[in-house]
Amino acid sequence: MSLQALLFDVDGTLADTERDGHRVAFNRAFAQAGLDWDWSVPLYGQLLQITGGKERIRHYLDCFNTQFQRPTNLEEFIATLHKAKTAIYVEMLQGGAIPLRPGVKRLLTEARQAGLRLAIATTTTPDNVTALLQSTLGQEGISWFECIAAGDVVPAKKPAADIYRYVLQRMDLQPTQCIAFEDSENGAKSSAAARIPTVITTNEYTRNQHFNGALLVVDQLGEPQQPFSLKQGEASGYRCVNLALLRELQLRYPVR
Ligand code: XBP
Ligand code: MG
Repeated sequence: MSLQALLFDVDGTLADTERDGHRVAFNRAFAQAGLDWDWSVPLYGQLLQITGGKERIRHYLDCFNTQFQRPTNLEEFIATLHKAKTAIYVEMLQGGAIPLRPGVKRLLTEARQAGLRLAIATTTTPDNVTALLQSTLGQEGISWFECIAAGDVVPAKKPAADIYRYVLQRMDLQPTQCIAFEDSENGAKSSAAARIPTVITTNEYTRNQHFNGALLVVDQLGEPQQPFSLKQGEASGYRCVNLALLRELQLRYPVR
């Protein structure tokens, strides 16, 4: 089956948003709400096991801050806190706080020129995706993506397959017509559960995670002058992830 579409995760894949973006926005929202919670860089690494900001706050209270006097309506409390965090995060992105990772714009541009279809499959809030795409690709960046599947649009977030299945259904695609791009174990589990061949670009938080079954694991998509370093798989001598390499990888992928 020929390659028709590239499906991208956002956080950690399109951009390194977690440590200096989401984490900082969570902490600012906590301070604004008069809470003394502080999510340090290592603690946030542990909290990343749980995808979704609202789910992450609840997990923090369940496992790391059990002393906290919970309000009667915890769900509403978390939702309000999370809304404030989203506003802060969006403002950070609009100020240009986070660039795209190396090779992302190059690959998106090459895919568009070749007529491939593009989509987003992420657990983050839709407003965050819009802000990132506009601040990095310009006003028309959103229109590059035929489908932007984000946040609570599906009942179960990654590692569940729901968000990828949603994209496949909306775009009327078979899993083997696509390649997904992920950075984390949770993301890779999600795309694998939807049977989509996946390329992994690791980052500081995910470089020691396990990616059995991935097409390729590299530290970044890379640029001609800034090649990736290969961590798992066979890159046939390519030094950055481009369509020629992706087509080769796809041919090697065993149909399951
Ligand atoms: C991303 C996430 C998100 C962000 C926060 O995971 O887990 O929760 O950290 O976003 P993935 P929200 O890259 O696997 O999609 O606060 O908007 O939920
Ligand atoms: Mg991710």
